[in-house]
Amino acid sequence: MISDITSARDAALAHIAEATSPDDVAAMTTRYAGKKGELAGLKKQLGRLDSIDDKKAAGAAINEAIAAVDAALAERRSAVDAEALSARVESERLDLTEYVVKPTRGRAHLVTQAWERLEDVFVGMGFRVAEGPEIETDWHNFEALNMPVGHPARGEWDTLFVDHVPPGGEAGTTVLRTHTSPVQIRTMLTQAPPIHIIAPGRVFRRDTPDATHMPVFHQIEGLVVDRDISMADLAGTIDAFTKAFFGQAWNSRLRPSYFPFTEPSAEFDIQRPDGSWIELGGCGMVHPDVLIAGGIDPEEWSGFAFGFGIDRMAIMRHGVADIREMFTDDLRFTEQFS
Ligand code: FA5
Repeated sequence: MISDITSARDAALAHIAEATSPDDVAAMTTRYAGKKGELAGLKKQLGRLDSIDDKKAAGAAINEAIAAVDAALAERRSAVDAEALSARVESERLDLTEYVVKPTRGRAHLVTQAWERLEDVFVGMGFRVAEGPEIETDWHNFEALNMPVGHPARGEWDTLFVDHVPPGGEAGTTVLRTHTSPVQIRTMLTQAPPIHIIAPGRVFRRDTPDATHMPVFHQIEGLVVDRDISMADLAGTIDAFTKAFFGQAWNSRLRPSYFPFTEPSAEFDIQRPDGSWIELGGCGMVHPDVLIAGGIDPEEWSGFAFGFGIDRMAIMRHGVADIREMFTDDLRFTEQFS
């Protein structure tokens, strides 16, 4: 009897060890464990044994076998449950990783960078930023700046006229502004002195594009109107700006020149640390007729003005050989500057 119990237990344990799924374990539990299981069935045969001692020994062996089988079933159940769970988790796994193309970083255009830096430097020196329209009247663009109709200086600015006729105006008197100087007039007409403004903006000329010219480009105008303003104030302002914008090792100089709206007039150059000079723009003392056109009494007030090309400045600062490069929208070019 004992050997029957032992072999039934061993067979059950060997079978249980092969269970690979919760269903297998459930079927084996029914088969081997519980009151109706195979081992419990052996108990019924205890009655056939004659001696009490044999019955006790066999009963104890059956109970041990049942306990061993129960333990094996419990151990197997938790193993297959864990396997089933991890198989389910694996099958339901969502791949949330995403293939991300490295985004290209946008950058401000070289002209915008120069424009913003110019504003920063001049605002730091006490100037305010003023604006004017890109479509101007002939009067603001030329006449009020001491260039009446027929003035030879008008020919220097290859003007683009537009069809628009302003109310009460004449045909052919509306232009795309050829410089930012009309903002001087608009500011003087709307503000009482003292005036300290800069006016960056877009301007238009019928210029053929080449390495240093574009038909659409950008200028920055400066205007100071105050009491007892002299050429020394102009020179000092230009030099302070040059050092603040380019660096302490840079210098500036004024060279006599001519503009109808300033008297005296000058071109201003800046000197690189290597000693070479480059021309930046025009400047001078505001002509009394311009102050009068702006509603300001030249007996009481005087002023200086300057204007230069932002695009030219950007190419100088970055050593770009051709101004047109900045407007090709070629990323290989743009990516070199940040
Ligand atoms: C003027 O436009 C004057 N209004 C400047 C001025 C203001 C003088 C106040 C006195 C007082 P000019 O035409 O030289 O001046 O132009 C000034 C600057 O604009 C030039 O030095 C140059 O840097 C830039 N510039 C002129 N034409 C072009 C162009 N086609 N493309 C790019 N930059 C240009």
